[in-house]
Amino acid sequence: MSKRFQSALLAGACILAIALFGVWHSRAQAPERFSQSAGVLEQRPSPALTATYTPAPAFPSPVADDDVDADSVANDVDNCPFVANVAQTDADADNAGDACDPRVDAPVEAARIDASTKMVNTTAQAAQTCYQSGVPHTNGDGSIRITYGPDSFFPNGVFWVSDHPTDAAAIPTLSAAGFNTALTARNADVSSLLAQITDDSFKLIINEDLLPGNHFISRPSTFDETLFQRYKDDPRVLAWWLDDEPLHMAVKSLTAPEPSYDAIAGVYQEHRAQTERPFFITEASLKEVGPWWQRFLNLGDITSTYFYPKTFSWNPSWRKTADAVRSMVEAVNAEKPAWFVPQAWMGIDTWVYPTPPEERAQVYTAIIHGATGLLHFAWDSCTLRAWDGYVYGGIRPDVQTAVPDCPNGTLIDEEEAALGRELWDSLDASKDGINKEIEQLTPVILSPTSNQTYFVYVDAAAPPGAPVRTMLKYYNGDYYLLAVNVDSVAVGAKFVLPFVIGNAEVMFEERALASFAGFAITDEFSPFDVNVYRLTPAAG
Ligand SMILES: [Ca+2]
Ligand SMILES: [Ca+2]
Ligand SMILES: [Ca+2]
Repeated sequence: MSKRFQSALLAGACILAIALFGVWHSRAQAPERFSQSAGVLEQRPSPALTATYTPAPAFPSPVADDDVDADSVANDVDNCPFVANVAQTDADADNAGDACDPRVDAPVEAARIDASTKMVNTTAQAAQTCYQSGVPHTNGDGSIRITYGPDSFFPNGVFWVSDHPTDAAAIPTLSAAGFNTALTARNADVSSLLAQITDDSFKLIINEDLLPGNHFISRPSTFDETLFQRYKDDPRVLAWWLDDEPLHMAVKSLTAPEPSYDAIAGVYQEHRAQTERPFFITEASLKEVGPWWQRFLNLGDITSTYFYPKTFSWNPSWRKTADAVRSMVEAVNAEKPAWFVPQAWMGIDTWVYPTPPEERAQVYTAIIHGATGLLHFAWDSCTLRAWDGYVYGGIRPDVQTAVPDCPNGTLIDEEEAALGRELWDSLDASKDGINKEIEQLTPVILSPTSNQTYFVYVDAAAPPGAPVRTMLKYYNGDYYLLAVNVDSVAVGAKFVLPFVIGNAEVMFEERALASFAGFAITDEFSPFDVNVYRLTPAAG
């Protein structure tokens, strides 16, 4: 504990020493909370300021060589991609060349990989390599873990359960749907929410909302010391949430961010040694802001950020979501648990609910780029509906046009409410939703990323850059390739693995993967498609 505290202090001191302050302003009239989505923040450093955002070199760069073994046969059609074999002989015709085939059988009619179509190597951007030396996460008590173990915990929760009468069964409802975490609403009666927890696998994050009013930084800290002392060691409490977007709001108010930073840092340092539970804030995705953004993301034991793609910046693609998560993980050098806030709400104008496939893509995009926890925004409560006038509907199984007995709560129409219910159902583990997948994949996600080289190819006609993002994990004898199409355009992909594939299974789908042979699998990705492959190496 003290070591962690000292380390945090040291890191804070180092950052303080180098941090420089600029003046930022917004040039858009967009509602405050979401303005970063349109990239409207503009940095205006004075001439003396030279600090720019320079992400820590946390991740090894994936090899993007198109012919890694230099035998003049491109990786995607090489029957031994990692062994030079110009002749390409393959006695048993299983697409693993003789020079590297661990098992030479009688000639078989292997599923042939079509080598006639030239594909584009996108490995450099597509293969995510963070966490090769361990995945920072927590156990159920919030203590930091690097290595997956029986007590490892992947928080999959929602924002803002309250003590409003309509939330009287919120936690049993969430738990039955496969969620395991909830962040309390501002000023909610924590004791009544804790009383709803009957299963010790469900955890509460307590919202201290240090800078109230969302967010007037000139106000003094309102950290609830009584609340903290009462529950600081409660096993049902996972973490303490100190604030929402303190930097974002400081920037928007054209005020120096120091007061909010110092207020939060002061509370953190004062209480850090009193509990094993971690402290954290959620900050907007603002890497353009530079060093201050890095400082805020490093403020606490966990980092967390959000990015809402289906607001006015919807293009549509999940690439910005990928960038938001990756930038967060880089900002903390992949050394802290990194939680992401997926969009699960609708609001004004074009701010609409993600569709179920988009939601699944959003969740996997976040995980592939380094998220080690998910806090969906948000549970459909009176707190949400009466909050700010921009967010209208969240998720719950019974989203209604109006929350009963909710003064000033905004209304949605029945069609919109149905979309909220549909989105909930797509997450509901009891309906084979995304939460069930996350629960099953938790040991995989929290196991180290493979440090072996592999390649990601896409159709030459695919959108430029890397439309398919991947992460290769190794757990319990199998490899797991998580892959997501971050665009709204269908794309074919080929993955060249570092081993001869003995068996390939598409998880969570009722289909066999016919096209795998030798080192490669090919598959089609519909818009925002997610494919999770369990790959068993061929026995030697
Ligand atoms: Ca080659
Ligand atoms: Ca070769
Ligand atoms: Ca062979």
